Amino acid sequence: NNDWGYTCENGPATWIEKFPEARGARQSPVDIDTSRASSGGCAPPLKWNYSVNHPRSVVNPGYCWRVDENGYDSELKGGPLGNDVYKLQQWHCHWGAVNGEGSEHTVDGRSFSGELHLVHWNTTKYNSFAEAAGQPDGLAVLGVLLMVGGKHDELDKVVKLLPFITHKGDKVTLSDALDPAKLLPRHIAYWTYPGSLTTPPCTESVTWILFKQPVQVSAEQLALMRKLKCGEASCGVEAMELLYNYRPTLPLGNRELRDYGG
Ligand code: BO1
Ligand code: ZN
Repeated sequence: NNDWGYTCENGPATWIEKFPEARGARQSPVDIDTSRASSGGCAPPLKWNYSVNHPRSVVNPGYCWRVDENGYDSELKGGPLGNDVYKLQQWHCHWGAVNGEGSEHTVDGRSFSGELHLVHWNTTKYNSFAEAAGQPDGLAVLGVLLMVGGKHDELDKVVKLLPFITHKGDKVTLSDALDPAKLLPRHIAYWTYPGSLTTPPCTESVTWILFKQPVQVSAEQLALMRKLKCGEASCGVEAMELLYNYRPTLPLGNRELRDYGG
């Protein structure tokens, strides 16, 4: 099909043809050059408040797995977000074909085995996710680096459903209670910089907040992610596996990279 993706034919190098913003100077991900980060000083702490007990959808859109929060209330504020309050829209994951690659952001040139993104939109200034997604201060994404280690119990509530959403367009309901706060690392030190969506349309609307401390997921959990397929089975022909789904890093340029805590 003609959709964007991560193969030679439709991967990141080709996105600029259909999504001109992907050529911009505020693109993500970037390599975090820790020696270049300037201290954020004494900003108010980042604060989150998530709803735990509500039904969520777990979806295979053909380029990741994604959990939709379905409009339930939540709050992210403080840190680099000024006086605005953001709300969790969805969260999803990026991974690699083999362990040791798969994160979108890199730290001093080093890749991790995956990266979780908790995507929030500015409810103080905008009326919908779609409206916010087109504004320079519309979105805030929390990035969590994943490394291979012990099984992640909270994430497993989603990972165990992946065999039921193998194909593009598949969707199941997750009715177990799940606490998005348990997806975040113990230490809340982070880097922040202005960037973009890392997938088309690559809109330059994201305040990135990348936690310094990685969290562990098991090799088995990553292996289940790699079994997702990027298309539908048709006429008995199975679709290709989504072995990896990370965009390579782009130049930070003259953007300010700030460092909070830790
Ligand atoms: S990410 O966290 O930078 N990887 C990211 C990438 C894309 C989206 C959210 C987070 N969302 C996309 C939707 C598209 C929509 C676009 C602009 O936002 O998946 O359907 O067009 O609203
Ligand atoms: Zn993402």
